[in-house]
Amino acid sequence: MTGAELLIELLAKHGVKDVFGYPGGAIMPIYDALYGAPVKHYLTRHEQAAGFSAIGYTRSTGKLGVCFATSGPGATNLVTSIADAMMDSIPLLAITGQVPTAAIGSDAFQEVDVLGVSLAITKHSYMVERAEDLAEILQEAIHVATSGRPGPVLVDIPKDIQLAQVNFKPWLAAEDYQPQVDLNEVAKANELLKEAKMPIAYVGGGVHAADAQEKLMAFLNETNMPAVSTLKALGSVLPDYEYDLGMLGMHGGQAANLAVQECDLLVCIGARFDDRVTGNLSKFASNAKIIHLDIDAAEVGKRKPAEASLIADLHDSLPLLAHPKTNEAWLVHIKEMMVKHAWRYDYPGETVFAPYLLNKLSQTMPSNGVVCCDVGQHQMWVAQHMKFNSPKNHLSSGGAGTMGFGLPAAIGVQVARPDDFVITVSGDGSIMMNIQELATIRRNNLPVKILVIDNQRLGMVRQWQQMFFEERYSETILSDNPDFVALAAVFGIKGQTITKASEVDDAVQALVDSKGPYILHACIDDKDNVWPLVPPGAANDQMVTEVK
Ligand SMILES: Cc1ncc(C[n+]2csc(CCOP(=O)(O)OP(=O)(O)O)c2C)c(N)n1
Repeated sequence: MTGAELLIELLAKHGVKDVFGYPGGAIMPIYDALYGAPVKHYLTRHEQAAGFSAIGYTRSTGKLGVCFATSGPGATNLVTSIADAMMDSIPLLAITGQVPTAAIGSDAFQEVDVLGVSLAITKHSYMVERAEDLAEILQEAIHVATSGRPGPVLVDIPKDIQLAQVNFKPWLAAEDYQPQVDLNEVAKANELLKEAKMPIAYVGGGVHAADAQEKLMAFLNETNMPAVSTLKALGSVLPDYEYDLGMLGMHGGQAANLAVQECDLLVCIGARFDDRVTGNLSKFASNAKIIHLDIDAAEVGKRKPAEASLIADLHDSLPLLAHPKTNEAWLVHIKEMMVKHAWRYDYPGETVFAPYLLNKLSQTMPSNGVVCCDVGQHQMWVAQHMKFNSPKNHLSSGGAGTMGFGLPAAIGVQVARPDDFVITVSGDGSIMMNIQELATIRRNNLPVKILVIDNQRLGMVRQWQQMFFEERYSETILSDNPDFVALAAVFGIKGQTITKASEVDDAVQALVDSKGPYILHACIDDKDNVWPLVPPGAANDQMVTEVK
């Protein structure tokens, strides 16, 4: 068999049923091997979108996401989605074609040193130099991407190696590196848990990565510990949990941020003290002792020192925590804050109020539906006003914050979960970043729903210009947007535009009821802002809730 055939066979043996990509000269043997193969290929209309679709596929299922691109511009187009996967610790296998071994270093047509380019944005990268190494490299790449703290791995395969005759070596089961919990640290943590009067669980994306939602809920249900979540963790704490405070951080809820500032113990579960979460780091949870649970030792003490650290898979560490009942007075106080700072949907204006719209969508769509976001104000409104029962159902570009993520990610989700309701919530700026993927939706008859929240602005940047740059609105006005519904119609996708609050309920119902792909274009006031906001450099209890 050829190297290209080996790749496809190995993917099939590993259970990979779907891949996303875009062909070109240096990857043609692999595309030839795909012809009639059991692995189904989805042609996106841009390599960046292939990467995001693979990310959507893996984030919404836990199955490995795979993307293909040719050498040179094909590979560099993948870079943004690989970086996105890196920032959010997503397992992704990126396969790139490379010019033939003999031409490497000669500035051959479409030659780019992809290995070099990728080093800072992958968990690991390989260039296959000898055909006999191909099988082992690919198996190792899959293992590295999916084990420990997951992440993207790139394998660059020169064209002659794709064409070379190779032997298929049987699957070598690589040894898993399993960090062991330090029992002294467990004892320290359990002492801290017993002493704490005002504890908070700070839940991060690690719970999703470890698939440890059940263990997390067991801990919370037994302790009643109030919980805050990062953007990536939303859905890990089940929506009916009594002491769920929702998202914390720059656009987190007021009760969540205040509770963290007041707490005396922060139990950090698979989170990394990201700057969007902490605000001014020195003032973040400054009265609290910290217990840090993470599989990646490099995260412990990176931004905040911990009094006790449990470095292991959450499946192993979470059950070792003691389960003292949380102090009643603290719970009463938490409940009072939740009531006092509850979200409000009684917007006085006649225009569409995005928080109301999203809350309505959340109530109307099936509870196991998946929401993929783009980046901006609309992304924060989704995080604030929608409920999720699994982190697999809320996909948002968290670490990298990449505009253009939503539509292709939704395509990947719909391929992986063909019977589920899948929607992308986008802004009028973000949707244009990968609008060509409407063609991929049509080509594959995917029933992906699209909600464009249109403020004719790059809203999140506009809000910062308003608040911190003296209303100098430099290059954020998008009053020349195309008619999004007409644009989608060109791709054979139906939809409607709404401009008034009174139209929201029916429009959301029509969107949810639609059988095929559908676009709802909701026009909102160009001055609507996301509140609360923790200004840069401020502590999380210094939230702003209006423009002064
Ligand atoms: C690829 C990329 N370029 C630039 C940015 C910076 N940025 C963050 S939010 C934003 C505005 C997004 O506008 P829109 O999609 O219309 O959403 P809105 O904030 O209006 O809801 C920009 C430009 C980014 N996050 N990603």
